[in-house]
Amino acid sequence: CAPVTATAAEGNALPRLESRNGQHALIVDGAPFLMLGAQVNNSANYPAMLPEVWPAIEKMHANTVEVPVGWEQIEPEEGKFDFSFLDALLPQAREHNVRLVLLWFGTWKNTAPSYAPSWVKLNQKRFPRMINAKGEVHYALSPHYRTTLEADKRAFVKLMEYLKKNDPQNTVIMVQPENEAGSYGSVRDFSPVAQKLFDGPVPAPLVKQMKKKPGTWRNVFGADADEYFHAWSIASYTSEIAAAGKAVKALPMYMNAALAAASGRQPAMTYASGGPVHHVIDVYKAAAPAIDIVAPDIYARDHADYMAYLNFYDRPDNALFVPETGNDKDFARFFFPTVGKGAIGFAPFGMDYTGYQNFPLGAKKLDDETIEPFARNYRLFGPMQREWAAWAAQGKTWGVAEPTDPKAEHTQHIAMGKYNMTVTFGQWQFGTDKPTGNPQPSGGVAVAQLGENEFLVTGFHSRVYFGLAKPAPLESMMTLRVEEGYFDKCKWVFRRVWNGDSTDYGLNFTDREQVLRVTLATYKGT
Ligand code: N0T
Repeated sequence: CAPVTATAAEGNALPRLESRNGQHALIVDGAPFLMLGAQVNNSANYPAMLPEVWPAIEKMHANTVEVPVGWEQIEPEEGKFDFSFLDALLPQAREHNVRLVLLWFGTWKNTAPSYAPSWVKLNQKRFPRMINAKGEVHYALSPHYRTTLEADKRAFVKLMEYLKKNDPQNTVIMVQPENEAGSYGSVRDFSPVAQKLFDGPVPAPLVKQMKKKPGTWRNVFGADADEYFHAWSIASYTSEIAAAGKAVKALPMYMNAALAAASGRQPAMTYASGGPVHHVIDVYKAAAPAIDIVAPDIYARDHADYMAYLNFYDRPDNALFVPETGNDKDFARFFFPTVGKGAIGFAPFGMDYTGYQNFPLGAKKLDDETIEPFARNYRLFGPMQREWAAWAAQGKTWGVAEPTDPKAEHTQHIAMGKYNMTVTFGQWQFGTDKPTGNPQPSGGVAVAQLGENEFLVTGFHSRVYFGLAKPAPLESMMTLRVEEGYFDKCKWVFRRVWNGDSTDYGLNFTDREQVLRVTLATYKGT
């Protein structure tokens, strides 16, 4: 257990990702850390905008802010670097007691070179764009030219050198090289340089990862060959840049994905082909050893799709992290299954007052009413984020969000070994009326196992029943004690015991921020 803000002395230990038995933790200042995050809008990356950022961050109670750094802004002229934005950002983040994740908008920003400096954008000879299948010039920079890779790498290394020199306390805890890499409208690069590679052998690490026999891309991967090739090219390009940055300062690094459809396979032309979409995670694992994790930007409003994305990216070889999600009210409940699966962080996008709204992906406006459901999640978890991250690293956490599919009957189930949990949405606190769902989908529950018969459970707008997974003959379960309290400086502080009406019909969570410690027991009839 440790505070959010580090002192320069504590900061000597670099943030790192730790994995054990297929579970993960982001270690910050020597202890597991849960990023209660917020991402700012794309053009909030100038000192003049920061006064319009911090009030929203404060209102949210975020402990981590994800902020872009554009290649064009740090290297407007080739070889001349300008870090005035970071000079402003780092001290202000420290004053606001938040950590930072920097987003490197370099070769690819939502696949395009929009954030590359003009000397890159205007030099098609030195920094060639891709060629599509028809032989036309595509908008995206090709991943197959050393000149482009070296130029991006040089700037990225300068950024990491800046952090090495100016951030001994590790206010910056993670870095995202590139942003939603890939290409829309062309499955891969068809330039002669690319085609030659495509007609050659699949690199050995990928053959091994995919448990295939060696051969050309088409022979080994058939219909998937074009996209896998593109994913390999982009992943290895970005990994080389990340590795060079880590050689300066070894912060954890991840890439984010503009997602493909959660079910079925949409044509690769219609999403960011070559980016870390769920069906190429294995390609990224083989191609990008310097990329610690790949992470989904989840703007799906559908409950089943959202859960599917969380499951795709929650793997023994990939820590779950949601670096972007919609900032509309209905998304706030997805915080619960995300942290329940042991994610290292969660961050709604567009959390500032600079006046941009990415509706229909997120909310139409960012007023107090929009922020509040996110803020209360963070107020609830803030005091125990260190404990939660530690339980999650042991695989002892679960969570659910209110479903919208009628077949789910406003109910979710959690299996926890000996015990299980049923969570319902839209019941009165007293009695056994049928769950009808909340007027707006807003319910969520997260639970952590603290001991064989002891659980910490919290949530909003829901009812929780514990049960026995496999009762022995005549065996029953009882709730022995339900304590409400909170964590303060790593210690549990008791407020009261829940009993009587408060426990007779399950444990009912409302809009109150309440954390319960539940002790269960069993007894046997004779
Ligand atoms: C995200 C954000 C920002 C419904 C969108 C999502 C951010 C980038 N892109 O506001 O641009 O920098 O990472 C793209 C999602 C496209 C899905 C469209 C179908």
